Amino acid sequence: MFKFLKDRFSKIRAALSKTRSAISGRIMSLFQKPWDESTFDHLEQILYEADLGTACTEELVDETKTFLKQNRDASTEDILSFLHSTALEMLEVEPKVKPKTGSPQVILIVGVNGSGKTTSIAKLAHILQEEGQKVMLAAGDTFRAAAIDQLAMWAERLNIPIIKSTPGGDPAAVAFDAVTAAKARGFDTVIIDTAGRLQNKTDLMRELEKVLRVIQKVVPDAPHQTLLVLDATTGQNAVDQAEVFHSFTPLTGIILAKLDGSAKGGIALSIYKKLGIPVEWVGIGEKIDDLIPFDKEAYLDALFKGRPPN
Ligand SMILES: Nc1nc2c(ncn2[C@@H]2O[C@H](COP(=O)(O)OP(=O)(O)OP(=O)(O)O)[C@@H](O)[C@H]2O)c(=O)[nH]1
Ligand SMILES: [Mg+2]
Repeated sequence: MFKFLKDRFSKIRAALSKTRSAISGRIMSLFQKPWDESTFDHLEQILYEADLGTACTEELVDETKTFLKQNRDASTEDILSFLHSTALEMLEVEPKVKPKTGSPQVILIVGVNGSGKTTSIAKLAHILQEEGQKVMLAAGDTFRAAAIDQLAMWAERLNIPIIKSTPGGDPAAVAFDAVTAAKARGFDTVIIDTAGRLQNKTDLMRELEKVLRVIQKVVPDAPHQTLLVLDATTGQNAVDQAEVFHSFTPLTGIILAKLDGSAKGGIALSIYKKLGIPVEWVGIGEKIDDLIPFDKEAYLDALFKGRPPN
């Protein structure tokens, strides 16, 4: 799948360049001096500042301490490689909610205001289109006329049909119409945009539950994927966002947008460890082809493998 994205490895490295200097660059200099107890306090600080969260940070620091006590002559490369394999084990736990397949496949996109939902939908639609799928969009953010126009502009540019209402319309009705149309017209995938909502606004979160109920009248096992779009620059609040959204609309995955602007790429590890929700896609810019599948190895290489070879 996604064979045309051959250069994703170098793209994720480039997007994580800020994180790389914040994590592996600093860890390398830290262990170039002989280590003592204070070295581990510094290691903890580096990992925490890169948004790995308390649980991941503590586990990595404790494991590194044990590793170094048993391997006193370990080189800096050995330490980074140890961190790399320990973090990889953390990412290899089975995700809690698995995506399903369906016809049409229904993908619901949720997230707080401005996280990157609409842009990510356009990018994802483009990828699926390149894969030969017939894609339809649903403008389920009915709060603002500008939000409908924004998605409609992308739909026109990509030559993809869009179902929309007038501003102020019922988002569940738009989602219902889109799923019905996609089913009747034999579309492969329908992607539903939703209005940005803060996770502490319960009435708005309940509105998402209504969207779920309504689309299930047309396609009972929908949505097949529910993706939360997180802004990678948000910090640990992203974990709270994921937790609350997950309780209203079980999430199959995360789109981590704006990774290009972040020095804190560790959040992917933090969320996986705490909630078992995998990052599926990574946004690395504002252009249509700036969405790449998340690749664990490439991600951990960027975090824990020091500087690029060239
Ligand atoms: N640098 C960068 N910018 C991004 C990325 N994804 C989205 N953006 C920008 O972030 C801003 C918000 O993106 P939208 O897609 O409108 O976000 P949204 O979640 O739909 O926003 P609301 O509908 O207002 O809640 C826009 O200026 C996008 O161009 C990314 O991966 N990298
Ligand atoms: Mg939007």
